[in-house]
Amino acid sequence: MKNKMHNKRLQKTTATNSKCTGTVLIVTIWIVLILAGLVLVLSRTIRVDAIGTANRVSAMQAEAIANGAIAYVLSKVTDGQESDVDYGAPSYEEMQLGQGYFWVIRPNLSDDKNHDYGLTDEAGKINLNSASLEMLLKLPSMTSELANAIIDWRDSDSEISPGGAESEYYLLLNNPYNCKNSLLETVEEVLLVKGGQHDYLYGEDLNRNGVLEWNENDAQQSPPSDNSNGKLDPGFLNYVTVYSYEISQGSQDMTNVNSFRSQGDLLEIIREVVSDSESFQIMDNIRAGHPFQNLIDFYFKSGIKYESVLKIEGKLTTSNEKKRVGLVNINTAPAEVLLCLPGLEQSDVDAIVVRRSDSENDTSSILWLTKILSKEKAVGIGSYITTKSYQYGADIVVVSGDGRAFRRYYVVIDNANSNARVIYRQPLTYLGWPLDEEILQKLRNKG
Ligand SMILES: [Ca+2]
Ligand SMILES: [Ca+2]
Ligand SMILES: [Ca+2]
Ligand SMILES: [Ca+2]
Repeated sequence: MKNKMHNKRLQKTTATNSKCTGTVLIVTIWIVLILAGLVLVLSRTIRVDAIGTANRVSAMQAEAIANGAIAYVLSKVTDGQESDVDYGAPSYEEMQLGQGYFWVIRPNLSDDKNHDYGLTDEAGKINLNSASLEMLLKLPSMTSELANAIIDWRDSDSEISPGGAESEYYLLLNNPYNCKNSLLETVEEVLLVKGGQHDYLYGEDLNRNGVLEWNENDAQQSPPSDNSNGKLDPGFLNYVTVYSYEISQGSQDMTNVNSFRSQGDLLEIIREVVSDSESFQIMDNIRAGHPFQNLIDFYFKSGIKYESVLKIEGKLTTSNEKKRVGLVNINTAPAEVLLCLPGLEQSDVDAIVVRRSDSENDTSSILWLTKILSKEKAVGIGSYITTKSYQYGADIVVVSGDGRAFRRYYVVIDNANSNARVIYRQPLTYLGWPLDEEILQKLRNKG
């Protein structure tokens, strides 16, 4: 009986003991689990920190390369190498800088599968600050409402154009502001103007690389809303600027053919290229034809021969304006921009595009247009055009050597005065990587 009781107690003790052991085991497992968890968290934190640091280094590297790339482009423009041979590749394609690379990209307006490399001529665009209503209306994706509202936005008065808007309209918006009544400082300012929509400005090209991406061709499934027709329908972004201007070169040395005070100077210049006897007839023509709208008008009315007038036209002007805003460079402007010039039809634009690429054709003066356009048309656009460019845009894409960080900036360089300088720098990194994804992958795999 005693033994039985002892046995029972023993059994109970054993049971209690094994219960104890079980508890200890469970607690131990928990501790191990918690410890392991802590180690995991800790090592993850360290890893995240390490990745974070590496990413920060890559980001700093990318930023430094971007600054270097801007300096590179600036030097190209300063040296006058922005055009001709250096206008496109290879000077702007996958350029190595330090451990990373940079590209200067620009859309190829007639190819939505590939983009080009190189600078963009701001004088090859319509200047929103100087274009007439008629010129604005001819831009692709432009509406009558927006064109009129741009005129009201930049003019100093408060008279509302048809469909346009002045402060009365803007002050009633949910986030009210005044009509600017002054010139635009960036192209994207049109988004503040009545009727200024993303769609009109950027079209379907959400990441602004001139290439059709899947999300730009899937209708409403992902932004932007596009018509999924397999083609990149662009906005007017690539056809407009607010930066183009030129300083009338050495305007003091130029003779204004519209000023009667300079008749003596004019006669002297004309006698450099025509005989004395001819010069009297030409001066008579000038007196009868005056005032001249522009140099093309002067050429036709003065009766000076083409080859002769070319030699002296650099010394002549029709206005005393020193700064001329928004003249369109007929040698670089895309067809869509040329089509905005008053009176030009598609056939005229086609003729200009063909003729200007003919290397036999001297395109240094605007007078070359008189060979292919009617007198009326050439004179009609003579006041809006130039053959010179001083402002260039550069869409710069850079990547760090390990492919972890990239940057994108659109910069505008002004070379109208003696020192080329950056007058605008817009961060575009937020639009995402605009080139082939493979470039990033390859760099990442390497590192
Ligand atoms: Ca106004
Ligand atoms: Ca695109
Ligand atoms: Ca879409
Ligand atoms: Ca489309």
